[in-house]
Amino acid sequence: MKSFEANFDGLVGPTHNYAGLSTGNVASKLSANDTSSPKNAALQGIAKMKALHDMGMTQGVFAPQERPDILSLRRLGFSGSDANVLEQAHKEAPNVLSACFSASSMWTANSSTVSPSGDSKDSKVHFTPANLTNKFHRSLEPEITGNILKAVFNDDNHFNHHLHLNENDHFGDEGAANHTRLCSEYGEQGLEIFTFGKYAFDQSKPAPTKFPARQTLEASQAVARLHGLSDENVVYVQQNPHVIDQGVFHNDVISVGNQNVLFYHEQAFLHSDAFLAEVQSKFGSDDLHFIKVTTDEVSLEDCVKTYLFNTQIITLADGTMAIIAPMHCYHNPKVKAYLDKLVTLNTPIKQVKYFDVNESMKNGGGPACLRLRVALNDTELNAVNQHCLMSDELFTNLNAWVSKHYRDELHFDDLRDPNLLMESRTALDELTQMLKLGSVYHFQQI
Ligand code: SUG
Repeated sequence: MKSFEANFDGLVGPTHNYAGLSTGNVASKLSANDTSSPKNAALQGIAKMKALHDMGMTQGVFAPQERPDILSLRRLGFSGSDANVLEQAHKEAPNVLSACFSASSMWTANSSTVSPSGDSKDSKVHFTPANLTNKFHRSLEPEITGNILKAVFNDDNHFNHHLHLNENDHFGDEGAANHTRLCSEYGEQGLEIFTFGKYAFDQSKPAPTKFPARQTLEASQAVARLHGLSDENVVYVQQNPHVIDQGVFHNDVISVGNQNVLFYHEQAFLHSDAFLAEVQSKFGSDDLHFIKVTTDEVSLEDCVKTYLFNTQIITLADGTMAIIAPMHCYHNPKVKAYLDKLVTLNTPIKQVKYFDVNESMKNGGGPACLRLRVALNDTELNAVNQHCLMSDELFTNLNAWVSKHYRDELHFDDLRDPNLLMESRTALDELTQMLKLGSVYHFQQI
């Protein structure tokens, strides 16, 4: 049976803004309080999705969260009419208000961890929404993420949905941003690599000291258990704490894999040699490419600035691979020179395509953050909600929908405007009809 990788990109929501919410994420802090453009952000994302669709990839669309999260604001004690809730929070707790407006669900690499049917004991595709406990604004996502996943992968015969892990730092889980899978064919048994930032229960182990480690080993182990993965096909590796302290807040900022390629920076992992040896032995075939980038070739600082590793490596119909990179890589001479050289080496990667996803990059989200990878076979793809798959028609409709509902600019003071709440709800309601998701949002359920 044919199998392939589908990418589900997060559609940027109508309240996209720069609130400086993510300590440890350099770009988010640098962009704090800048004026955002929700319209440009959404259009940039849709353009990337369409480009991948046109390259022959299976491309999905993942709906945004309901923002502002009025329910959370009420849970935190703001009351009265919705307009009153916004006004009161704006005055008394501006940081809480912007957190409840964050469009951070665009980074679907953090939405969940997915294990394909080739890896799981019950031969189903498994999904666990990430609890994202480390950041308040992101911890608001898992429930609705679960609703949307169930509406997109809506067939119990093929898809197995789990509840997100317990919401506590011990089980901090950031989803597929710390997970990559190597395989020969997408539909066959693969090797799942879980990268974690710290041990939750053993304080004597190495851990970052400046910035938080968002993912624990214990969370990764729980996901592997839930997904019915076998020990022979799983590798756990600790991220180098030193790089977390320099702004590498997720492993997908410093390494990425696809099929038989692992592309990584030499400083990415703690005990790198032992890790690579385990990967080599468990992968079980010599046809495996470890592409190591040294600090001399590209410094850690340039990795964080350009998101060289937050690129997507995709397999094209002719079997060669392409890298989907942000324009930041194109504009950095060292990184551009590295990528120009990479496509001439003896690896499957033969081309690089550059995309403008600047609105997302300013908050620390590159091309790979914007997508959730779901390896599927033909039968499973047929069971996916087809209205969520990119097509010429959906592309036209999404562009028209964004133009109709999204603001050109957004600034912190706009968040108190009750019209923004109404615009956002109207837009999301229309979107759920377009994507045939049903009532996935709270405001649709009351
Ligand atoms: O969780 N930024 C996101 C970026 C996530 C990137 N994802 C991956 N690497 N897979 C985060 O730090 C910033 C929001 C703000 O500051 O307004 C933010 O949430």
